[in-house]
Amino acid sequence: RAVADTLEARIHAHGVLPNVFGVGGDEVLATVRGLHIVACGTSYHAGLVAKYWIESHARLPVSVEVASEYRYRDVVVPPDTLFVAISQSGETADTLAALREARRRGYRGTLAVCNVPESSLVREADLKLMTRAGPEIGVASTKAFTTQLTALALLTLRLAGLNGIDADRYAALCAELMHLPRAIDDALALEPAIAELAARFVPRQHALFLGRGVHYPVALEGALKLKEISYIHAEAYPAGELKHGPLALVDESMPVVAVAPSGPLLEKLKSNLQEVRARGGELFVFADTRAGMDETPGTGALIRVDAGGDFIAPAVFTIPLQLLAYHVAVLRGTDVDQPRNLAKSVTV
Ligand code: F1P
Repeated sequence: RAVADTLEARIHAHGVLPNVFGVGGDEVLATVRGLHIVACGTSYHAGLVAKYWIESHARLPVSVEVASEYRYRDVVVPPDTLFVAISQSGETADTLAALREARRRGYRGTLAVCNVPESSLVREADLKLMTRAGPEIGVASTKAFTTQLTALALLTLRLAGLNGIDADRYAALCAELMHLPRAIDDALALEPAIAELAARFVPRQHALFLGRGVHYPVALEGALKLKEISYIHAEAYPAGELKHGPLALVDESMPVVAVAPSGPLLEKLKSNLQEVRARGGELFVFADTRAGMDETPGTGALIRVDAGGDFIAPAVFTIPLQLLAYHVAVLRGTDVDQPRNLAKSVTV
């Protein structure tokens, strides 16, 4: 519902994007030759997804950095770079400090992607893009993430439009985005199946998450959710990195969660999964229905996800991974809404 709200408020019925970035937004965006994105935690993962989207569709270079590091670095600012800060709360101390430092460093402009209109981040940035997630009950970000992705997809389309994307391709991306609320509904319907397999994670101490391309940040977010709310140690890797170290950890006691998209990266991923299977690792594969995978991988499980298209797939795949973390946490008896040691907004 929050994703639909984010879209409806932004997109004209015919899929034409209004200027949503505040006064002067388009003038700034039209001259931007690159972006530097900073954020913390879940919001950082949203920034990583945006990098893939903007580079692919708007053909602008994008760098992404954790906000907690940005101000300690001797940054070189390339000409006409837009500084983007992503934050659910708009009060995260590191993100706010990064924005203030960026304003001193002389970017083409600063943009806040945020959920709270009256927050410091929104007040201090030149341009704003509101995510409209509504209030989140839990500390761990869930709909904050999917609405951030939705807002960043809109930013991608705007930048793509301003940078000469082919009209048919633009229309196809808009149509996919309009389908996102429906695709998320379909993903939510996977809940009973996911609740069932969650039991297999309950006794585990560790888990690995794998993704490739734009799904690597989705894997990062899946791992973060699992560790935040169930306290199972979880790490995410780009699947191709498996052989460069993490494979040493894989044995029968290691559940491996993989996001399997359709398209050219699938074959590569399948060979990575084969490496896990050969070492007895239990595989839980979330596969795009279009990928044509129909075999349950070894001892684990195959969950088919109708991703609704390559553009929106990262937002759709996020849902089953959030549900997995939620059900594992419930079964382990942890406090899903108030995980230990975490605060909704880290203001120090
Ligand atoms: C950033 C963040 C959240 C995380 C937790 C701590 O918050 O890392 O992603 O779930 O609540 O803070 P924000 O800058 O997006 O408000």
